Amino acid sequence: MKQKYMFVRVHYDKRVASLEPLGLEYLMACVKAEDREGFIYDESIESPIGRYSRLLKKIDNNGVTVAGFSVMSNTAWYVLKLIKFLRKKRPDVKIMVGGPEVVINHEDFLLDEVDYVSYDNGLDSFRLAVRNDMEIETLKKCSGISFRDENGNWVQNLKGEPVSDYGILPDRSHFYDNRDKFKVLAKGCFSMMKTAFSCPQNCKFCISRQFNSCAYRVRELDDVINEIVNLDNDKIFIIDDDFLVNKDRVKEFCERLLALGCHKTFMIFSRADSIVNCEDIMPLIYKAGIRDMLVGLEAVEDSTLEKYNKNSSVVINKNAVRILREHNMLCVGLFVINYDFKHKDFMNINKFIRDEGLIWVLFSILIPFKGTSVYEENKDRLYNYTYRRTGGTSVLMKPSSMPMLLFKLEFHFLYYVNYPRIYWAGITHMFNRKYRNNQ
Ligand code: B12
Ligand code: SF4
Repeated sequence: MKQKYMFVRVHYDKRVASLEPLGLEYLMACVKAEDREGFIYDESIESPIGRYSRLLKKIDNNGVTVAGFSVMSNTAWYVLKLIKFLRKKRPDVKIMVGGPEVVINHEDFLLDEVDYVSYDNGLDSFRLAVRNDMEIETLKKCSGISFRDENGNWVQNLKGEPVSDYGILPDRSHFYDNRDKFKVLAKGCFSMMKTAFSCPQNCKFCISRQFNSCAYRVRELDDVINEIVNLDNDKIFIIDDDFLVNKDRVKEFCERLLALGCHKTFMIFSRADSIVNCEDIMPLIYKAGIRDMLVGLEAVEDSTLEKYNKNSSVVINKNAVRILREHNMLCVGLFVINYDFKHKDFMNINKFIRDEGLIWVLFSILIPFKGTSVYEENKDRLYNYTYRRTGGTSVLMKPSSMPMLLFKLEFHFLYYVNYPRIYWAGITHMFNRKYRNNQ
């Protein structure tokens, strides 16, 4: 029987950014390429009222036979609730889970109400499974998938080799149909793109680097440039963990875009040391439209950066911020609040932001994600660790140097002090005025 697919992205906190579900758009591209039917149900852009009944309606109205859920650590609690409900109400619908949390900890999802668990590198085995409508004989040959055999016992297939491309482009019709619903705070509507997998660094708290079996791989520039040129949006968020890793690749990327007369605006993630390493090509980077960099500054003291194995320093961070300022590029500073912070550490972050003139900033209380060495090292210190509390705003270990309440207040204080500036930047359209590539 030809299966009909529904891929679900559950609701999340969209105050900072509402972005297209790129992972699910890749899955949809596979489904269409295999001549099967499916659609994305993006709860995040629907009304919060009647979520459970809407899910059932979508399934019934579209004859869905396989419902696939994308799971992040902080949304897993809700996805698990939703699939329990679905299993009870529609026992015949097969349930599949995938996404970042599943890729890292797939064993946690071998549950009664789940039929398929997907955690492979790349999409080849997913495509094979779709092509053969999830038949057990095919699933036995699919890497990175767990499923139940004829006797109902879980079979866990190993992940396949790391990949350097998905071999298919995302199907962006969901984005194009709903583009007015996707926006980044004070910046506008961005499309997302992936040009690389994993990260060559080894920060202790990081999940992203563990994707693709920790193997850093890049896509061919020809494919990347083609995707950019054909993308119907002039603002693009390249979600690679550090787009500036390889200076020669960045140079070629910029030169080729310029040669094609492509004038889009790019937001990227970059490490501070990569920015410093690329200082001499910053004018080229600017010209090509990369105007906005999210930089994991993390801390304002070397001792904390060392603890994270960040392989960087405060001097490098300051240099990176200066370089971006001197080249009229936006630096979004990402900071991590550590559990050994004292009052002065919170104040030092504020001082750093003021001294460096940063407008856009993001703060996250350190999340000891299951699957990282920070989690392993602090297992006995964890405090009320549940999926729901892994969104970056909850205290997950007892602060060692100040009372919990004060610690939380200091964290919220950072937002109260710094966010009015960002909202003001939005009201005055600062991003488009100052950073958009208008060439
Ligand atoms: C874009 C993004 C966001 C966006 C959109 C989030 C959203 N809910 O959609 C914004 C900016 C809003 C955001 C916010 C946050 N994010 Co975020 N985000 C990312 C980022 C940079 C890219 C994700 C992406 O699109 N990847 C590309 C696509 C192609 O990959 P993918 O989505 O993983 O999908 C692939 C597979 O997983 C699989 N797949 C996915 N879903 C499904 C479903 C099925 C059925 C199947 C079969 C397969 C499958 O197929 C795809 C192709 O292989 C990642 C980092 C990264 N390197 O991935 C972090 C990341 C996903 N975010 C993360 C976190 C923690 C957060 C925050 C809590 C912030 C924080 N403090 O770090 C918030 C929470 C938001 C929320 N409540 O959901 C973590 C998740 C860790 C985890 N264990 O789950 C990541 C990995 C970054 C990190 N900190 O390490 N994020
Ligand atoms: S540089 Fe960023 S993506 Fe790479 S390992 Fe460190 S935190 Fe993770």
